[in-house]
Amino acid sequence: MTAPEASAASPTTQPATQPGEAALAAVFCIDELLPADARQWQQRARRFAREQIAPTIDDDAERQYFRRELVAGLGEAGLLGMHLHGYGCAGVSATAYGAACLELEAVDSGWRTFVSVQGSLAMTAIARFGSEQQKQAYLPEMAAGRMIGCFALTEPAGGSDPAAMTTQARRDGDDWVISGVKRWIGLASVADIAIVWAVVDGTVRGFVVPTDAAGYSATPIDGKLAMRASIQCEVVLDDVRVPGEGILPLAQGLRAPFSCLNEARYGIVWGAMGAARSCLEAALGRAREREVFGRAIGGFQLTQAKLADMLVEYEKGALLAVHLGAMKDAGTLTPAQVSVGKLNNVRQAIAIAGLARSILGGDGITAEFPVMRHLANLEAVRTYEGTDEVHALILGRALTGLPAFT
Ligand code: TGC
Repeated sequence: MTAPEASAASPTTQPATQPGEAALAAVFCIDELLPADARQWQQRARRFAREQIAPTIDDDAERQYFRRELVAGLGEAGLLGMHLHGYGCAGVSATAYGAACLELEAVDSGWRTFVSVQGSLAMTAIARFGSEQQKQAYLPEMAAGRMIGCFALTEPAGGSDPAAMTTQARRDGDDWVISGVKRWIGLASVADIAIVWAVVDGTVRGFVVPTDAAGYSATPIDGKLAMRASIQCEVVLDDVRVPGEGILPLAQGLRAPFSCLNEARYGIVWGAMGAARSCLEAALGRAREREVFGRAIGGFQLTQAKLADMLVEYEKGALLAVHLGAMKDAGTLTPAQVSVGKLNNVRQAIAIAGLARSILGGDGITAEFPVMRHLANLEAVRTYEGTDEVHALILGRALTGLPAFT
């Protein structure tokens, strides 16, 4: 467990506050529940998010612009693959990683998504299932933000059932040749490498595919009303040739990509509460300033009831994240327990964002406040890494022992 080293941006200095932040902290301060190392990493991520991402996020979302120039800074701050050990990665606790996800998503889900795709998915696939040569070639570059990775699992026919995968890989001499189509692949058009999951003789295997390989193309999906400062793509693999050593030797079957999904889902448990906190802070700040009928709307009972409901669900979600983080650090966290967190925290973050929107009135639908951007982003977060329905069924199976997927 490594605390961030002192740097020009000292982790002990508190970043600037948001409207409503002090009032919220006075009632519930999650920061004080975190171990010292996690608090330091949280402060570091908060500073990066507020100083580097927040100033341009509304404009980036409006223009559908992924600010790639921030990636190197995320690497310098140690936030890429931060939960992995060695190969230039920070090797922090799961709780510290979660706290960083919370702070990034408090500004925008797109940047927590970037950190998830890079660290929890692409880098974790290489760290867990790659050869020593692959780890040395890719992990230090990805940790530093000099190389971007994506994770190509989902296919156009539906993301909930990866077992129905149609992408195939076949041997041709010493090489692998991969053909298929993937969809909703984050960052695929700016990635340097793609972790591609494909069927080989009936078994799902993973491959490291350089994105400049002939036959690889990634087209950003246009017309998105969520995750607008991020990129999601359709990826076509048209007889893409990969050298024999491009296969991830230890990845055999769907258990491999699913174990990476567990990591990303865990980050969402925390991240969703960041978006929720941002919405709660915006509503709280507004409730104390905006006057109707001659007094601040925060003085009306109906507004206070909404704020109380938001606070209660935020506290419960944050406490759940801390609890799951402690279990992950103890090595006892199960996939079903991650599903509890993903299902609850995204669902409740959406409810909190909706109540915040109502407190902001008409202004709540404008870019003057982050709430509508969070609300739209959270609808995407609700869908990826397992929909509400998938997580409900995972829990139903855990409770009854009876799978209801088919
Ligand atoms: P089944 O196909 O029978 O299981 C296959 C094997 O996988 C194991 N397994 C897991 N292992 C680790 N962690 C998990 N969470 C696991 N879930 C399943 C399972 O034990 C089995 O192992 P083995 O050794 O016996 O072969 O699958 P299942 O019946 O267990 O699961 C069904 C279901 C519906 C739960 C599963 O298919 C599922 O989770 N579906 C949702 C998939 C999903 O989350 N898709 C989203 C993809 S990623 C994304 O949205 C975009 S990536 C981010 C970006 O690019 O922005």
